[in-house]
Amino acid sequence: MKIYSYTDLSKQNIEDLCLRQLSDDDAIADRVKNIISRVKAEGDKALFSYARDFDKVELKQLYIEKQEIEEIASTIPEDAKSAIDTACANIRKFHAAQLYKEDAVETMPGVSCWREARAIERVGLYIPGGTAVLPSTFLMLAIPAVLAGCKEIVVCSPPQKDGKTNCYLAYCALLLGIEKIYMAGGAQAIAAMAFGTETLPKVYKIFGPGNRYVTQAKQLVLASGMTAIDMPAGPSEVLVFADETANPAFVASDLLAQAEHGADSQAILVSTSSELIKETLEQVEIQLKALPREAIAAQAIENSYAVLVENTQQAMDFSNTYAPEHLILATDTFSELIPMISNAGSVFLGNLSPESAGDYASGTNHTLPTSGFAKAYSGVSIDSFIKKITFQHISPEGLTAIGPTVEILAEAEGLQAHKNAITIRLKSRNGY
Ligand code: HSO
Ligand code: ZN
Repeated sequence: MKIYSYTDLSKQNIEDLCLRQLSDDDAIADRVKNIISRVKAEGDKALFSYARDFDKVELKQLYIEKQEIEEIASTIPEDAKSAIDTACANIRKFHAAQLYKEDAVETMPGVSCWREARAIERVGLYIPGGTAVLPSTFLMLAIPAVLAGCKEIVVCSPPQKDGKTNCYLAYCALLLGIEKIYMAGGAQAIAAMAFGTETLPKVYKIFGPGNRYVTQAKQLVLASGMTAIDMPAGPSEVLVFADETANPAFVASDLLAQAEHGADSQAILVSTSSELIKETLEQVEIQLKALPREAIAAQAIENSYAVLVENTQQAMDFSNTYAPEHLILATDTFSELIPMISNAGSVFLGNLSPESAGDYASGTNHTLPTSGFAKAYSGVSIDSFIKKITFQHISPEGLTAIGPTVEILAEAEGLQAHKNAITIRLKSRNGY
């Protein structure tokens, strides 16, 4: 892990350090385009064939249903079951508070305007499978979808070797009232949700993380105008700001929790203390050796770096330029830093709030903007599953009040029919 000194860095150096390489591999794009066209043309047949080729499984049917979900779920270990129950309750509680009704606004006497939320009727959730089992992602996506009131929630996850899903995902489905899980993974699952097949319904918006194929497929179906997506996705990342009040072993554990996600993950350390940086990097080496995913984490650490800053202003300037998916403020004086944050996906305050808590169970969503998109995007929430429709009602009094304004503006724009739509009503009222 390289160490930079903030004061030695030019503006360009800082921008270069903050740049994340977005996957633009032409070979991947071509393969994904082929997969999408085949799913579009052949539907279910293509999904069976890709399950054979990529997942090495001969599927009898493309989904598992309630009874089977219940059977698989019943094999979950008791401690995992109650951990999922607790996480689910917290995530539900946090997201339920995001459901609210807006008041109507009387912009002029008799002119009343308001917004009402409506759920996106059909949504698709992609839950990665394979080596990494991600029941937490199932909870993070399905809980807000259910709370928002989405009528059709299509869940896709790659099949295991037995053509089924694991007990953790099955238990989440049971808990959330999801009665079907489609056994489709990768780009083919995204294509199926975007275009629909004989058995898998087409959806209006696709959510969920995935590998480079999944990410590429989401971008392509979005560009084709077929469906919306939650957000552009890149490798996961964390930026930890730590000062002398931080514990180097804690900080190292946070950097490694991020690093074990993937070789392309980034774990950035920013500190006002060179001693803290030194001790943290020593701790990273020690803790890394004990990790089952050491090889992956070691590569991610290799791609990461530390920045020594002179003060908290420099630290927060750097963090805002980087716009991290996760920002950990490992300091006792985090309160002073909160107003200085302008770009971050999710923030963890103090020395006892690790990212892992938010990844699994505290209640906040872990589907967050990566690759600097935190400058313009929010993480997944209830808002991601609803649209807001505006309404207005104009009374006779309101028409008199607003009419002349609209007539003059329509005239100025040379749009006579617009003006007439007001004039005709004003005249008819006068004629009563
Ligand atoms: N840190 C990941 C979420 C996750 N971590 C799932 C563990 N499981 C992206 O926010
Ligand atoms: Zn994580």
